[in-house]
Amino acid sequence: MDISTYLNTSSAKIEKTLDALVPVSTSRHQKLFEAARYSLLGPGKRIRPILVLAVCEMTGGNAEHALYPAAAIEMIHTYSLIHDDLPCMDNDDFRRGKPTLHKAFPESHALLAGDFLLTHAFNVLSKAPKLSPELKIELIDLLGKAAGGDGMIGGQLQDIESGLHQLNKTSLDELHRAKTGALIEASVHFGALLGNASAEERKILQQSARNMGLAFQIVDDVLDVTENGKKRASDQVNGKQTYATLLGLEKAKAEAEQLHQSALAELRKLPYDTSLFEELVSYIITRKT
Ligand code: GRG
Repeated sequence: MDISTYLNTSSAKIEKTLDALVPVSTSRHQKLFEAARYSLLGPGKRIRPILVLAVCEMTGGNAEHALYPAAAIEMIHTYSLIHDDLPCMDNDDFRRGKPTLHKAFPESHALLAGDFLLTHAFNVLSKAPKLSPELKIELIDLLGKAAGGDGMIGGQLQDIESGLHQLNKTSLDELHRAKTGALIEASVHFGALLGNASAEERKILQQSARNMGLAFQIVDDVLDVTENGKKRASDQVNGKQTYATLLGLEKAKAEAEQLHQSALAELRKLPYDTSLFEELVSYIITRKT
């Protein structure tokens, strides 16, 4: 299967699962569900849940059993975008090609829709079909850590505070390994656990994901300057350091490419065909949006 067919079929399965897990019709609180669906089912790239499915399959697991865990990760990611866009954070107007949730719905609904998706993600993990209770607890623990105070939320706070002082490269890496990298690493880790990968394979995949996560953020910073028409002008208003401002565009691109190659080199240590997954990693890092 070529990579674009793989991306399309995986996205379709994930979106079907998300649609079923956040239904409108059965809820008493229709407005809340509508708000959550507005963001969750918007045109995201589904990078994190696709990573879950791809690693699960590559390591010998059944991707159908990975759909709930993949959906849970996308819910956490979507909640983080909703909250990140709020007036008290980045105060952004557009997301996933349409007005941000707090522009389309009352701000209170946007805040609560984010809270709902965050909470619901753990509920979804707890009821994932076909997984043992032990595995579910491991996934819940892993996602709680990745999205929590020492992961994404901690990274977000560091990012907000970074507007107050200049960061060096080491501190910027640390911030983004938490804010953006932790959820990408968790996605790969999820896939490896669902595929029952060995400890040695998990170590290799984790190292690859670590490089991928940072490369993803550097590319995001570069794209904000080169492709997105400075859509995140809020970063400049807030005086936030980005890889583009710290390193300059060319050095930032070179750094992302170096991390990209390191991520691929790690994968080639695995004892099976990693070519489709390598293409997925390259798509994630060399994307244009
Ligand atoms: C508010 C708790 C809280 C956390 C926010 C990850 C994050 C922390 C905020 C998102 C802000 C941002 C744009 C970070 C840069 C990297 C990133 C996560 C980009 C968006 O991810 P994509 O490109 O988006 O995968 P889609 O829409 O395709 O899913």
